[in-house]
Amino acid sequence: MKKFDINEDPHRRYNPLINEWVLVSPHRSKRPWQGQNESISKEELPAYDPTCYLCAGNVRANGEVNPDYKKSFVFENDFAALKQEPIDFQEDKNNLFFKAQPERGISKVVCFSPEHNLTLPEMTVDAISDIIATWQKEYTDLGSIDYINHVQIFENKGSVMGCSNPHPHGQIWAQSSLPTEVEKTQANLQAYYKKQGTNLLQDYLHEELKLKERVVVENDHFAALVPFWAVWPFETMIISKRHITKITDFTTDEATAFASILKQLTTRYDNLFETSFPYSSGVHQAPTDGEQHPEWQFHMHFYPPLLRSATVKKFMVGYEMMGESQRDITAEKSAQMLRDLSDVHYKNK
Ligand code: H2U
Repeated sequence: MKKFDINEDPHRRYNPLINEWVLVSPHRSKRPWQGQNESISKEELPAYDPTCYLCAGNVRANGEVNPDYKKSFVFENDFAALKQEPIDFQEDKNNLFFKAQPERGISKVVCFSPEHNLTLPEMTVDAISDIIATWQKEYTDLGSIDYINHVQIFENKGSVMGCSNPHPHGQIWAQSSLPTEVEKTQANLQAYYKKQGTNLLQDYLHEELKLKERVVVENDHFAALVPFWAVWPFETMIISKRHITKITDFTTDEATAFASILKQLTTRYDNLFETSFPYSSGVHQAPTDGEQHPEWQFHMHFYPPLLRSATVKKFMVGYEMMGESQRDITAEKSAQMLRDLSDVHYKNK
């Protein structure tokens, strides 16, 4: 019988963070593509767009005027997904099929820079550090509101990801419940902590740093890697080396190192297909429920949809919807491709 070769044979990999499997089909990565191609805009954006609702000094959809901001700028989303007002509600515990519960929260938009055409990889480490300081402040301020138990910091980049505006920005949704992905992750982190007495992501990172085959880039305080169980072709995670449960635990050096690795990783992403690389990214960290959370380890996920060029996107359809996630190119191959790229942005070469 043929001996299992992880680089050639179809196999499943386990994701201990969410207790799910992904089907990997390495032999399939050379299949021809005759499907949809995304249109990539080659249009050079201006540094200021008078029609952009996020540019400094411009009027937003609700009539408010943005200040003449110079670094990052935060405002409450004018079309917020969550509302702050408390709602009177009695749960009907006997209702098996029509469960619903009110959800309170606050949604904010974080403009990363007043410059309309500047994305993370093209910003200075100083400018990215300012965004990190903003995330820290929001995590503290929102997290200290008594009914807010979770603060989700995220970025949706590129029209392929449904982002409505190229102006560099992210969002923060803070709410009373743990959202599903976080709840699943927390349950698995807690179970591991209880069983092993150690932190799952610290132990995992320790092993990855010994092997190095999935590490894309690292510095003294963080490593960016393609997780063994990655689903998206060029999915990565940035994990803190020290046991840090939340963004406000960073030392000054760690904050700078995080800004630096964000720049290095996103630069490699842009260099991969010489395009402004689309992705959804988000920080996963301890909830703000007032409890100690030693099971958490600060990390950031990047889920980019592009597969083999600037225009070919991976679709999560068919088997993925009905069965489980599937990928062709292995995590090791993706990591090697990203690792072999330059830290210098292609536009500056
Ligand atoms: P996305 O393109 O990633 O969806 O982010 C834009 C957000 O900005 C979106 O959530 C908000 C939208 O509700 N927005 C405002 O709050 N005010 C505006 O004037 C336009 C857009």
